[in-house]
Amino acid sequence: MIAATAETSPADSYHGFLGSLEAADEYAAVDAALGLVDAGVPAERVLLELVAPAQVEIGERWARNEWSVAQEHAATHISERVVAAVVARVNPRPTRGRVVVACMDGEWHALPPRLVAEVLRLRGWNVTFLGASVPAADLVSYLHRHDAYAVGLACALPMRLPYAHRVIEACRRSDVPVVVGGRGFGHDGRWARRLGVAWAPDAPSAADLVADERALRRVQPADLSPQFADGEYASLVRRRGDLIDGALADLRDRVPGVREYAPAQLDSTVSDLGHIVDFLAAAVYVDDASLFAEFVEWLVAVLVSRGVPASVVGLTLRHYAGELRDSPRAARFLGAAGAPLDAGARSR
Ligand code: B12
Repeated sequence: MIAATAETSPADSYHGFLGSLEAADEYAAVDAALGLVDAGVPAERVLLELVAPAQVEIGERWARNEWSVAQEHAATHISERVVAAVVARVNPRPTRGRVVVACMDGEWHALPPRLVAEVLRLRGWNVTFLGASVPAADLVSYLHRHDAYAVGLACALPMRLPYAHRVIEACRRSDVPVVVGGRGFGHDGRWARRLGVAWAPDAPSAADLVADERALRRVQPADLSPQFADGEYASLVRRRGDLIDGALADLRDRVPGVREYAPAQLDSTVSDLGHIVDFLAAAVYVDDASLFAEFVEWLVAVLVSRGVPASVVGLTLRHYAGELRDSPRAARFLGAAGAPLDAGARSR
């Protein structure tokens, strides 16, 4: 094997690779990645130092409204081709037990756990990758039928945490150790700790954890009881539809132009109003105001880059807070996340 040199590091190929994704040139992207593998760069590094950071950059460009959804989809498709080509070039054969890697129901970010799955494969595990949105019952019966040694569960969006918790518990009942990951658990894994489940920040740590059976099976108890006792989460879920309808009516009354929205604008407004309720419910579930505050900060940046003023988000947060006066935790989280927006509006 040829030793990798400074010129053949993923960092040097990164800008060219990103350019290939931008130009939707899948041949150039695959060639760049295979060139590194052929020059002796370990496949794992090509996946994690070339493909992964490019995907993060794609996300930033979409969030800043510089790239359309179509450009993101094209680039992600090419990244998937690159991952497949790199692993096929190395063609690892399993020498260790079976690890199943899956996205939970409603989770469509399959590429991040795919990277984890391929790193496990490169390290000798017999990996079955189930891909996006796997229903909990199907996942559990699959684990049973295929005698899984461990399961990796991915969650990219914090709003899916309550559901993640149910899936984690279902896997545990079948006595299969669970390791979770993805940005949905927080950059430091704090919401995985709340749910009492083993978490890995990245693919190499996930592989180390899976290889350490004692660490994998060590289960911390979940730290969730107070927020269940008051039923706030359940009440938010029950009222979701009415809350969204009320917030849309409020926007129609108070924001000029919303009545004239085209169907597509209305769809994305309803989807944003729903995300606000879902992130709020997840924050209540794990009892952490920062989950909701981080989401609101992100939502404001995304909307402002698309010409929607931050004050509109402020209006909706106040509307929800009024409707949720009887839910102290939710009202507190709404107030804390809305305060910087109100302060911003006052200073203008
Ligand atoms: C591609 C993409 C999509 C594609 C996914 C296609 C696919 N095949 O994966 C599609 C179009 C489906 C999509 C949809 C959406 N997306 Co999207 N998406 C992305 C994007 C650009 C890249 C994902 C990726 O490949 N990341 C690369 C890897 C390397 O990410 P990573 O998390 O760092 O992974 C490492 C670790 O987290 C860990 N890890 C990850 N998974 C796992 C699993 C296990 C078991 C373990 C142990 C470890 C582990 O190891 C990895 C490697 O070291 C991200 C941007 C981003 N920063 O990730 C947005 C992003 C995640 N999406 C976002 C959003 C908002 C959405 C939508 C809600 C958009 C919408 N309005 O519809 C929907 C939600 C869909 C759903 N319900 O799941 C936001 C989330 C923001 C937030 N506040 O939470 C992001 C961050 C974009 C942004 N910058 O704003 N998306």
